[in-house]
Amino acid sequence: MCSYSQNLLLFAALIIRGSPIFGTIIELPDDYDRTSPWSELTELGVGNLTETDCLRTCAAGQLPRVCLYTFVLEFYAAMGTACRNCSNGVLKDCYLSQCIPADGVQRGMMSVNRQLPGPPINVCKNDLIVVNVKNQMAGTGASIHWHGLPMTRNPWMDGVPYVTQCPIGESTFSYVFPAEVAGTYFWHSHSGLHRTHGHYGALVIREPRVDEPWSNDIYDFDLPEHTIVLSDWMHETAEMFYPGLPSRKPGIEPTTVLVNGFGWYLNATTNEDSVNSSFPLATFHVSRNSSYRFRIINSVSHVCGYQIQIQNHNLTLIATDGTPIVLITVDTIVCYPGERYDFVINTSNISLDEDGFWIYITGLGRCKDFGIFQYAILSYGTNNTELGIIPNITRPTPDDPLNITTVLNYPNTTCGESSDYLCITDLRSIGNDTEAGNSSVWTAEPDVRLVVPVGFHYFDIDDFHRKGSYEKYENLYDSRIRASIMSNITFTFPSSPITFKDKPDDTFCNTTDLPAACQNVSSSTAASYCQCPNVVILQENDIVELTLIDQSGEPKVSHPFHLHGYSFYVMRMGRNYADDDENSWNQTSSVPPFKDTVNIPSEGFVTIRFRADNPGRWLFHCHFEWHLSTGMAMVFWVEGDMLPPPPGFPRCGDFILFN
Ligand SMILES: *[C@@H]1O[C@H](CO)[C@@H](O)[C@H](O)[C@H]1NC(C)=O
Ligand SMILES: *[C@@H]1O[C@H](CO)[C@@H](O)[C@H](O)[C@H]1NC(C)=O
Ligand SMILES: *[C@@H]1O[C@H](CO)[C@@H](O)[C@H](O)[C@H]1NC(C)=O
Ligand SMILES: *[C@@H]1O[C@H](CO)[C@@H](O)[C@H](O)[C@H]1NC(C)=O
Ligand SMILES: *[C@@H]1O[C@H](CO)[C@@H](O)[C@H](O)[C@H]1NC(C)=O
Ligand SMILES: *[C@@H]1O[C@H](CO)[C@@H](O)[C@H](O)[C@H]1NC(C)=O
Ligand SMILES: *[C@@H]1O[C@H](CO)[C@@H](O)[C@H](O)[C@H]1NC(C)=O
Ligand SMILES: *[C@@H]1O[C@H](CO)[C@@H](O)[C@H](O)[C@H]1NC(C)=O
Ligand SMILES: *[C@@H]1O[C@H](CO)[C@@H](O)[C@H](O)[C@H]1NC(C)=O
Ligand SMILES: *[C@@H]1O[C@H](CO)[C@@H](O)[C@H](O)[C@H]1NC(C)=O
Ligand SMILES: *[C@@H]1O[C@H](CO)[C@@H](O)[C@H](O)[C@H]1NC(C)=O
Ligand SMILES: *[C@@H]1O[C@H](CO)[C@@H](O)[C@H](O)[C@H]1NC(C)=O
Ligand SMILES: [Cu+2]
Repeated sequence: MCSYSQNLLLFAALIIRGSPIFGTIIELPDDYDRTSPWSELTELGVGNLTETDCLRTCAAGQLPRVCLYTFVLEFYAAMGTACRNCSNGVLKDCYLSQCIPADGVQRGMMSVNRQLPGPPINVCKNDLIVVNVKNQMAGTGASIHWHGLPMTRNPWMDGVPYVTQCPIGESTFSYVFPAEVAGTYFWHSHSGLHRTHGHYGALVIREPRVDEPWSNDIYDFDLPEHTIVLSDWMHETAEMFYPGLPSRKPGIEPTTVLVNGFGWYLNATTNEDSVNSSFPLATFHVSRNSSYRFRIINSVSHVCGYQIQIQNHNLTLIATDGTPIVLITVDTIVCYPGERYDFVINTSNISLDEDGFWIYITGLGRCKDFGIFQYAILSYGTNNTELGIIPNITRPTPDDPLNITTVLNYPNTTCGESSDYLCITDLRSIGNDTEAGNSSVWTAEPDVRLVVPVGFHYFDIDDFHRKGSYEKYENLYDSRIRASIMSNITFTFPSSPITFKDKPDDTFCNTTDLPAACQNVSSSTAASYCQCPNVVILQENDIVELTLIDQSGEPKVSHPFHLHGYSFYVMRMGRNYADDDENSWNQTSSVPPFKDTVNIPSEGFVTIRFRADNPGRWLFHCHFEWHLSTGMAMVFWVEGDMLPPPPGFPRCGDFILFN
């Protein structure tokens, strides 16, 4: 529709939130040096600022800006002192500056700028993003990863400790990188379990409407406040359950799930919330006779997918993981940790009897058993306050849920069998990705074919706790002790970042080059247990085909895998790799979905392809925090010229006086 009303709404949103409207604006020449963007910042006077203003309607012909943010990382409290009387039902106190209400339960956490989620980044394509990360958490090493951004030839800014940088001690680290591609992304910690504690936030890169591949009328509004960040939440700190406690069956589980940091703490047995039902929920304001683009970001840490529905509204999917897709309308989206989905809702023909509808989020798999579900509100109220709109339409519950007619990504879906239960491979990319080089990625014979089984190695308890054994592990409950494996290797991080090495050396390993020590590990359950930095070498521009097979043997758990540095084509997925007929899935006529995170169907497989055209050292891993922490990862070392590191890039490593 008209961008004028969009501007007005944006403007109004800013006034409501009380943010500065005219902050500092720093523009860049269109042809700024993207190969060493940090070199211009001093001249531009960025050094003495803490933030600059970048939120605007992205229009053709605009100059790019420097988008500066300061992230202060702290130990903090949900429902702490900043929340005053929020816990006593004084709703407006829940919105006070620095108050993190979460689900109403007090707990220690880690925050960025005393917000949950942390500060959102909303910029235009080609802007230069600068984030000064100041770690004030005593005794910790921090990092921030910019999930989904390719960091072309610039792994230095990818934010993975011991792969691309040293952990950030109690000091400041400046991330500087261009907003290369438009779409929905997010940022999160890549250190320990810090993401589970609260270190995550939205990162959205917009571009002028004329540059988007869809027809201009598919939505009227694309507003920053229509970003939905999902995260799970516990009432204890995550390390209480790392590695896990023998008496805590069913084991390592979330307590609830939050929407933009808000949620009710619901008891699935009684269906009562244990705080009080006037406690705030995330509220998304819309008006009738219009259409709105929403963006879902799944920042969940535990082993579950989540189902998202909006009462009386269909969801028209338009993009996944930042990449446009051919429109497809569903009523239910299932998304896994690390994934993003953009969808449009149409607000014509919405009953005038209702002033609000329930957005209903349900945990699947094990989280369905745990009774994890949550609400947010889609409000048509004319009352523009964020406070306390409770729809008077019936609230869906686990006993009286919203119906599913058409759903994407449902856990037990058999791909290709039903037009209502859709797989990721039923999606099609659109946009300018039929350039000569790309089309061959999904039609050509790959240069490299990798088949990587993913699963767990279970230890015998007596053997495991022998003297001098310190393998990393998780304890599900009782004496079930295990580590995660890919190609039979538990990934360990080396003691200094892989990016610092000029060439692969014998501190790395992989299936063709296992260290001698691996063969000797005595374990009653398998002879070949191995912990080492699993690094696979790829030549620049190789077409790589990678098949992941879930061998973890847990019917209700499935592993969402995320590749750094790239997006990949999702070629095929299914339940039985051995029986799958390769010839039945040739994709020549249409472009497969292009994503950076994909869920392996439980006990099934997924095949992806990418062209290794981004030299660097890139982590590839399961996006469940406990699985990554116990070794479900590997690294691709892609040969070719990378950008030099910024001057003075910090270094770290072992200090050992003897060898
Ligand atoms: C930043 O510092 C420089 C020199 O120290 C000064 O010239 C400039 O005015 C300062 N800019 C702002 C916005 O304070
Ligand atoms: C909470 O509310 C009570 C009265 O409703 C008031 O006396 C008290 O000062 C408030 N506390 C805070 C921390 O605002
Ligand atoms: C839920 O309610 C049931 C029944 O009152 C109670 O036994 C249980 O402890 C509650 N669960 C939680 C997590 O509060
Ligand atoms: C949603 O889509 C279904 C199937 O296309 C249709 O029958 C239904 O009327 C739609 N609902 C709304 C609210 O648009
Ligand atoms: C729901 O609330 C709206 C606005 O408050 C009211 O006009 C409408 O009658 C209510 N509908 C029902 C079914 O109670
Ligand atoms: C808006 O809603 C709030 C909370 O329900 C209420 O206190 C306030 O009076 C309403 N304002 C208007 C203008 O209706
Ligand atoms: C769900 O489906 C059932 C059976 O088809 C139907 O009776 C019911 O009205 C539907 N509920 C909603 C909320 O559409
Ligand atoms: C998939 O799950 C749904 C809902 O739990 C169930 O109704 C359906 O039978 C399941 N399908 C298969 C093939 O397991
Ligand atoms: C696709 O991209 C290429 C290279 O970036 C450009 O030359 C070409 O014009 C684009 N095609 C379309 C249809 O936009
Ligand atoms: C992994 O280990 C198992 C058990 O030792 C062995 O049977 C299997 O061949 C190994 N797989 C790979 C890919 O090395
Ligand atoms: C395995 O690692 C060794 C040593 O780092 C390396 O020479 C070899 O190319 C690697 N193999 C693969 C398949 O990447
Ligand atoms: C799929 O591709 C293979 C190899 O390129 C070819 O031999 C086979 O005939 C193709 N199958 C179909 C169904 O097109
Ligand atoms: Cu996993």
